[in-house]
Amino acid sequence: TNTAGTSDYEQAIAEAKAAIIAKMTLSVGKDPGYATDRDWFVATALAARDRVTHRFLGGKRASKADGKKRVYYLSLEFLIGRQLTDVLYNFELYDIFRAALGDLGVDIERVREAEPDAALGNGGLGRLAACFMESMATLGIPAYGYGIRYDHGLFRQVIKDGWQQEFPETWLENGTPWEFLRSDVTYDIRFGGSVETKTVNNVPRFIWHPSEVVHAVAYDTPIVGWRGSNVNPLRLWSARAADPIALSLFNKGDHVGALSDQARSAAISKVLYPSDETAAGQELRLRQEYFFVSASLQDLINRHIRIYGDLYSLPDRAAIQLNDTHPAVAIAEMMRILLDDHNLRWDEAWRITSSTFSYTNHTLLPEALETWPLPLFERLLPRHLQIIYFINNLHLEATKKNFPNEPELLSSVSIIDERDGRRLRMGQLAFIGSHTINGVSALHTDLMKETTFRDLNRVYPGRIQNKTNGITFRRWLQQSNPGLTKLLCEVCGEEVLDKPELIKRLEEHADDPALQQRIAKIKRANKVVLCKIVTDRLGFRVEADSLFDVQIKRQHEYKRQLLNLLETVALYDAIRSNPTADWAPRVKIFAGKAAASYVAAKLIIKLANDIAKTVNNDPSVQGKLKVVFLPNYNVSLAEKIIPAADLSEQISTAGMEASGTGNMKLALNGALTIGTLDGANIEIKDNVGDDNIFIFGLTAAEVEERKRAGAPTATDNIAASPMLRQVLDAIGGGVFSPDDPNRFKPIIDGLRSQDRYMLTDDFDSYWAAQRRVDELWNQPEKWTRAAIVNIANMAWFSSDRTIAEYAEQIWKVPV
Ligand code: DL6
Repeated sequence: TNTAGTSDYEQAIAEAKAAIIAKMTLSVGKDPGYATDRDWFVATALAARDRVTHRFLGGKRASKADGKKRVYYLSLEFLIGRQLTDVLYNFELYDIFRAALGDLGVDIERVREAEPDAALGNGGLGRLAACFMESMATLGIPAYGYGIRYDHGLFRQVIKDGWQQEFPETWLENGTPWEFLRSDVTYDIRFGGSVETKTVNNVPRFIWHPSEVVHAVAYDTPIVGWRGSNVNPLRLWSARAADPIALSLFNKGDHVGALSDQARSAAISKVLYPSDETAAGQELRLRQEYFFVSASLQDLINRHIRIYGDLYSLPDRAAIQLNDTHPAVAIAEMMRILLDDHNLRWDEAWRITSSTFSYTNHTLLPEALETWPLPLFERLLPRHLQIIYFINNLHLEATKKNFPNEPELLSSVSIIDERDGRRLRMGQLAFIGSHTINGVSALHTDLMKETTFRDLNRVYPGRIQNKTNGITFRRWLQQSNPGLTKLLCEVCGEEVLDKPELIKRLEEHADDPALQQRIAKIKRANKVVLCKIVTDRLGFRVEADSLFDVQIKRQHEYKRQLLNLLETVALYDAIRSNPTADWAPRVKIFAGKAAASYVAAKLIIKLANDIAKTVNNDPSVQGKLKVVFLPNYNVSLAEKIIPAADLSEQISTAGMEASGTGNMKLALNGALTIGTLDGANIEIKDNVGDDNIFIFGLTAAEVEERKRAGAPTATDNIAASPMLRQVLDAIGGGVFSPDDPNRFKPIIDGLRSQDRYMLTDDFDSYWAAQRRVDELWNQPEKWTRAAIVNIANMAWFSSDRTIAEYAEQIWKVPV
């Protein structure tokens, strides 16, 4: 209590209230009596942002003064989601602002919901970047995130008659209160043209004459670490035409033509991941990549020179992490800047470049490894292609010298792929130009060494490290599951919020019926919230006492949503034939978007919806089985589904999911995993123990072996499984699509012939694992015990651990 007789808490509420009202009046320009939820969101966000800004600027000043090494995280995606709760929670202002809004007659939940998701990413890779930004701020690592400020993030998914439709997402329609426009931080980004060679003092010099210049304008969003410890910028670039309008054309009456350059330039930051199906789409993607890389490097080099005077010390003061190959052209751009703009010698420039960069690989799927046709790359970036040729020549010469008897090695480690039209392999470039390359789970890293990067790993031994992914517990436990967090604080002590390893203490109470009941109650309350979402969005009810069986992720054939659907149909048949058996009542919950051009994945979404329609309208399975496809999966929906899940489906073909991070979020929230020995599932199993996870299916080695042997074939597998045969016949025969009986024939034909993702190999084992799930569900104490053991053993998956490992072992920055 202070001298005025009010407690500090009351005073803080009064100040927050005054700040919100001031913002509502002076910044939003509205009388609070007429304010909409969105107005309240903006006013609240601006009031919160003021607190952040002081810390933000203070932190920048301090790290500049300390001469600390900075981390630059280059990523084409940052899947941030909503920020209000993150900021308030990490600043420990959430309760105060909730009370302040409450006093003003406003429900903070409604204010929260008025914030659009910043969906500047597709899935795991982009969300990982967001978690890493938060963890870097939490650990006090001075870091910049660099990316693109897309006007339109990942599309909005609407399900119409069971089909996915895509609509533009409009998060910036009304601006965002979180960012600061830095129009003084603008760089020229050049494209096209030609390269002139001159000899100056007997030294060849290369002068690039670009044919096009676009401006990159910076927008900074502060990223707040836990307990407001530190605030780092996420700097996103927006594209502008160098000339806003061609005035001479305009004056001649060509009003549209006068704006065409502006449109062409602005297109670069218009949309996340434009379709790369067409030549035009591909070119735009490459333009996006170079655009943000060039702006980011110019920016960080400017900063370095401003503070340290020259570039020789760059590797001691800067670590640049390439998040996948999308920013890999940075290797060539850094060389260009050092050679052409700063006149460094090649060997000096290469030393600086290759000791500053490191690269994370996120996939080994051949079709996802980025390559560019040489003619396209040359047309857009002629000088960079020269530099890449030079890098490649030196690299191949050295390889030839070190492996004189293996000429075939050269084609596999070359940056240029000569096989299918000449293409640039960005993974090779990123590998050669980086001091460290990492995979994102133990299995994935082993596979990198054995498959895609096997030969490069021989040429540059010791460069590959593993850094198993992680998730920020602030968002994925503390904010999304306050009930569980409160219990953890009680049982494990408040310090658990800072030291996740203390969650382990929960395990001591795993057999305590009172604790089990409390955990079950928390889960049920979260499920009730999700039930309401289902009713609101889909118009039917699901029962909170059912087992919530959840598969939420991008729709991709390797993730095998289809395997889950096959099992759903088998279960549907089995319940109908034996209605009195001890089935665990289930709600199968699906959510996820398919790329707009991915026809097969979109057909699987339709199948999920058609199965849902049949099952949910069949009275004979009422109370035993429901199927739900929740549209428009995004971070905010994940925050609601994850705390409510009982079973987490992680069923990719072994060897194909690099890590997975949804698997970590779900287990941390007490869902048991049913999964293959793939990605980080293996490490989850190692942590929670074999008895607390349902593992099934072929291992990665077995998958490879079967592919090599070509046996058993899908035909063999189907012949050996009467249940699978029945399911395929039903789907292929139109049981779920009476309006178009052949609709799903392509899916079933694909399984019967090629079955690239080996669903028929794993089906029986998956079915058996699901029956083990039923059995455990029917023993609620044992189920809850297993859930407790899962929660208690997830501390290692905190992204603070992952980032600490990057910092110590790759970036060499203190934590
Ligand atoms: O590392 C983050 C995330 C992994 O958890 C997923 O397993 C993996 O599929 C995903 N990779 C990509 C690759 N995209 N590209 N290129 O999104 O990364």
